[in-house]
Amino acid sequence: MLRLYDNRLSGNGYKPRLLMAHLGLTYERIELDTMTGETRTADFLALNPNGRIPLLQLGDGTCLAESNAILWYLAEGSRFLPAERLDRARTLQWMFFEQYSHEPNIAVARHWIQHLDMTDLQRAQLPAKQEGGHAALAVMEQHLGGAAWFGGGAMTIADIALYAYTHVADEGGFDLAPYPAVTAWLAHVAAEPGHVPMLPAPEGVVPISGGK
Ligand SMILES: N[C@@H](CCC(=O)N[C@@H](CS)C(=O)NCC(=O)O)C(=O)O
Repeated sequence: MLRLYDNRLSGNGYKPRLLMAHLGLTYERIELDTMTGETRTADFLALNPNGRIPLLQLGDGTCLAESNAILWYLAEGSRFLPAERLDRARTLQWMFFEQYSHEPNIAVARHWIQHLDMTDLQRAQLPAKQEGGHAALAVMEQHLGGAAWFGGGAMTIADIALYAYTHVADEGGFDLAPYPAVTAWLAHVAAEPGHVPMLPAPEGVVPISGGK
């Protein structure tokens, strides 16, 4: 059985959760608290030397890290990974964009803002994160002015990768009102049959106490 090492508040963890829901895959979910060092124990570092979730463990024990690599692996042979060469490359193009221009700004701003004890350094760097996040949202808005999806003519793992932190961008202080095409695309992703929401915070826990 597939096993996903995960954190319920993590958008990176939500990506494989959302894809596996669409694919009807069952898996065991292991919750790790990213704020108390559970991703840095010797046992977990033996599975992922990079000390981060999400981590997918296959039935034979093999481990695969990096959310977008996990999406690619799971989506192979499904409608979420296009067959046509250019569409596959476009799917990768947006997944690299997500990791370089989007997630480091939007997910990190969300993490810092929701994280009550922001350091002075983080407070000083927040405007740059928000500027970078808005630049990424503007690129998405421009793309969606001429296309319904990111990786081709239908929803792909590029849409899942970008949806994960865009749909909670408000938690990072991003107002999506100036991005009507992005807002409409978010609604289209959420309306796809098989869609599941991000996991809610556990009872009595302040939202976003860990993970990003
Ligand atoms: N590029 C990685 C980022 C993974 C990542 O940053 N994971 C965070 C939670 S979202 C984590 O595990 N942090 C715990 C730590 O750094 O110890 C991916 O896309 O999977």
